[in-house]
Amino acid sequence: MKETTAIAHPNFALVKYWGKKDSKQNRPAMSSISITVDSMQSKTKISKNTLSNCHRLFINGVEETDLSKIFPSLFYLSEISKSDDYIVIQSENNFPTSSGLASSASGIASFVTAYDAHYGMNLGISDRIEACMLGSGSAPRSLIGGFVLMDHNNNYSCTQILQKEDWPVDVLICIASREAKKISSREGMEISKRTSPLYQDWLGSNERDISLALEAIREKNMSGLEKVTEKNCNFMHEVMKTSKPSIIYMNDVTHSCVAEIENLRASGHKLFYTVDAGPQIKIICDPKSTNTIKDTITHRTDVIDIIHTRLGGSPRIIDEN
Ligand code: 2P0
Repeated sequence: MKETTAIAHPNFALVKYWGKKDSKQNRPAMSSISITVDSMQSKTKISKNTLSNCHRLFINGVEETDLSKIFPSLFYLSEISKSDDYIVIQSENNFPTSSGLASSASGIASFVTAYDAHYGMNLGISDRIEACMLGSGSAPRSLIGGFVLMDHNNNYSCTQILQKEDWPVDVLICIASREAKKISSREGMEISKRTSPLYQDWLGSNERDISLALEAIREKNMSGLEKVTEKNCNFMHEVMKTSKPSIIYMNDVTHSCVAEIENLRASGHKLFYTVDAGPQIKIICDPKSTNTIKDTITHRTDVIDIIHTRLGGSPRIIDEN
């Protein structure tokens, strides 16, 4: 039986998306800039379901009963492919799922890539962006490697700012908890949009943060990118915190990592951090400082693990028969 497998990598936002313009079409209310990472990956296999008349989704070997996140992408794709197949989707992540490590972005991007190849669709980038965005607002960014801009003023176009080879920074993902988050990003974004008194200011700050980050990335200016990335991250967490109910994703381990990052910076190392909808800290650093940073964080905080990776590339098909 024909099976098609694709791999896609997660991406982490430096300028973040938190809030939707339109929850039906799942359209972000702002632009974002991200890095796609290597070594962490979602691997998704597609095949026809020949045993029953339903779509089936397995994540890390366990069947999901809730297909609501993947259905909009699947319907969009099947309208174009004209296929009425019921399919089996088997997706595996080599990193913790639903804990602020962008598993939905890489999961959806690998699904869209596998489906496109399975049905020989040869979709253009705008259809792949649309199919990804219907599943997860951050997923289109995983279609592209290196530093990526997703521009909400230009129909959510996703473009590469720099290739991974252009600025080979290291990325350290410090695992502060392996628990799945209690409030999903989707739910959290809706609460913040409705209730945070800072939400309008947050929207208003997006354009300036995007242009500052673009400039810093194009100039490969680590301290410029540090300032805008950390400011943007902390503003997003303030928006979350001032929501009602208050949404708090950081934990004590996150805060102790931030303190160590500041100490390392004070002693001359080039690094900065970002934190998403979970307690994990992502450190972007000059590879010369990687070993010192790993040692310091390991010995002086309660992190469970550190994943050392680099910038990654776009999705790829690994097996088609
Ligand atoms: C981001 N996050 O820009 C932000 C920063 C988390 C914090 O996009 O509802 O899985 O599927 O569009 O994309 C995570 O949310 O949410 C996210 P949906 P998604 O990376």
